[in-house]
Amino acid sequence: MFKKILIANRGEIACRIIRTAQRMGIVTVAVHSDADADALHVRLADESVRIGPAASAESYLKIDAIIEACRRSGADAVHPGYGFLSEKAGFAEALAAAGITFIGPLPAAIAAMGDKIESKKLAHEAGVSTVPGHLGIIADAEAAVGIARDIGYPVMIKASAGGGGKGMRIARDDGETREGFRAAQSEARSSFADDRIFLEKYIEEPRHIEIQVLGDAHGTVIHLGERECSIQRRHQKVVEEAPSPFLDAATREAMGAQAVALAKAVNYRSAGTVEFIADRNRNFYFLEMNTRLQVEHPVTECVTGLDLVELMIRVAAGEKLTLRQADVRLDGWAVETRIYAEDPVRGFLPSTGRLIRYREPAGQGVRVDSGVFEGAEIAIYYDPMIAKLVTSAKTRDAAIDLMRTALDEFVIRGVAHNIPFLAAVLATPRFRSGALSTNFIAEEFPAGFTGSQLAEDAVAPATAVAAAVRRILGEREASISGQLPGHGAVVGTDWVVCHGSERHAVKIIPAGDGYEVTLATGSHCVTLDWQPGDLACRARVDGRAMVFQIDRDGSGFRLIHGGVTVALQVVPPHVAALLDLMPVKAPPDLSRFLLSPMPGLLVALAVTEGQEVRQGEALATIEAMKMENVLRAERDGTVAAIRAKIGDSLAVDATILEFAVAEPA
Ligand code: MV4
Repeated sequence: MFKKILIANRGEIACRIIRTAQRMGIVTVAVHSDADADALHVRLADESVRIGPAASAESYLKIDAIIEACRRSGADAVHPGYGFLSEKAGFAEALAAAGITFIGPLPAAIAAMGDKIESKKLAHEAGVSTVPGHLGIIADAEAAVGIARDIGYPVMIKASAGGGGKGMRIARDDGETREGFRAAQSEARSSFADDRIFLEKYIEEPRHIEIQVLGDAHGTVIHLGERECSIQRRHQKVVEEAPSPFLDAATREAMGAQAVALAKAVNYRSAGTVEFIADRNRNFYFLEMNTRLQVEHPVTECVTGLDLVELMIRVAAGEKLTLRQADVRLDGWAVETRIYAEDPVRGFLPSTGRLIRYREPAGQGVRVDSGVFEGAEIAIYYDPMIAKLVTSAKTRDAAIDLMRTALDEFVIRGVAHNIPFLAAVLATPRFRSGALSTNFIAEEFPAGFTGSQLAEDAVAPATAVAAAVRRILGEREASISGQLPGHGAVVGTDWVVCHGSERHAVKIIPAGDGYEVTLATGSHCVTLDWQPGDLACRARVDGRAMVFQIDRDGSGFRLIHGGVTVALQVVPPHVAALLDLMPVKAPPDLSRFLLSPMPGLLVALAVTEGQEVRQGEALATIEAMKMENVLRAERDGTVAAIRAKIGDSLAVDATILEFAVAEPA
């Protein structure tokens, strides 16, 4: 077994690998960029080595720097995690040349699966079901039209070197084929310096189902069942689960057998994933093989009880797999959500900043894989994923319920995050029913995500809990002031819950170990596990367990439940009467300014002073978290002044430009 493993990665996956290696008694070495000097993976590892500046291209992607770090630390093996160098055959080769073990497949297997045309040919030869299509080189757009007609519309045009949806087009007629071929080819040429294009039948409303495989260096390959990852947004997975609610035992077995056949055909020795798409009729087709540990591997670990990182390390060290296919049992259900630092109501723009509050949920069936801690900084340099939240239970319904509660408990302040969106996805009847497809998000949120309302059956509980919280605060204040002479300890029973201009009269009286709360719509029995200062409140309302986050906000509260934030004030009736007399302050009009929606670098300005712009026209480009974000005009107008210059490092809400005041018509 290895004595020392270097983890050529950062964030949650580096932490997750370090924990398993340490449990196995292996010394761990973290590598880090300047931006990560104080990161969690560096704190967890036994040793750490600086490998370069913040930019990935100068640190986590630098093969030489990582090999040098192995030399300096004396590591005998490297785990690459996912992303970065994990699927670069050249990295595996360079390590081998330096006498260091790559904890992953052989370079030839990585290379064979890195090319879509080659991997599809290999899969076909191995007896794997592939999408009907054409794998020859297509000379030009006219040749593409001929091939598309042979296949039958609709077709999909794909770049052999493609990935993440780049160089991919759907065509439903000859015109779209001509146009799509040219677009895909030029995109492939500029993105991958490889313009080989192939065509296949377009599978409508597909589901993304992938098989986890595991091979050793002695010719054994097994599979660990499937994961379904159909809930994606622009090729970014959002929710994954195992098993798939779509597969029956026969389809699972057929898919598993084909995945194993493909892995055997490339002499696969590590953990890997064979991706398929499935159509409505459970026909399934090979898409690609990922020759790395995947982000969503924990759902497989939860239903199999296995540690995939441990197995990867053991097979890389030459151990034989003792686990046989018949030993692999799938037990229960696991769901994973990816918590990203991005603002779902601002078009999922990445958000950066300090995690001023960060508390992970915990408990039976709840697993959190993260690489951050309270006080940590979410920087612009890397992927904006904060954590993976995984829940598992006996049934799919129970795992979903546990996920919704865990999301309610997850406290993140200081950066925008997608928990409101995740909660909304999990709350849809369609997700619950399991009728998934890769179009799920586009179909369920056709206007993007605009935020949610508190569920109808949570309105009365939220009101009752707010009243009970106010009552507890009142009791606390009364017990303090009661110790001063002349201050009696009196807490009222009548309150008004103010929500915007709504007023809800509430009567609250202690009853048993909680309160009886009477609203206009009925009485509720409320018990709380909450004290002043707690961020989350576990409540029982008429016997129903519910979690609310509670932020004090001046004299009021913000209650968070189901991904929805509700601002409330709970005041005595005479104060409510006074509130009604106060003029409402109008918020300042910021619509005349283009503000930076996130901290980032201003890399382009598409307009000049005095220019007239139309709604939707590009104004400026901000680079943050490796992504370029184009800011567009929300309506027609004239640029009056430009307040920033290219190269400026902008804070959130920094003014980029100012529009002229519209002249009265
Ligand atoms: C497809 C397809 C439908 N038909 N191929 C997307 C990423 C790339 N790996 C392959 N992809 C697709 N290929 C045919 N013939 C639909 C997709 C697809 C998709 C696949 C898996 C997960 C999410 C997806 C989202 C959009 C499209």
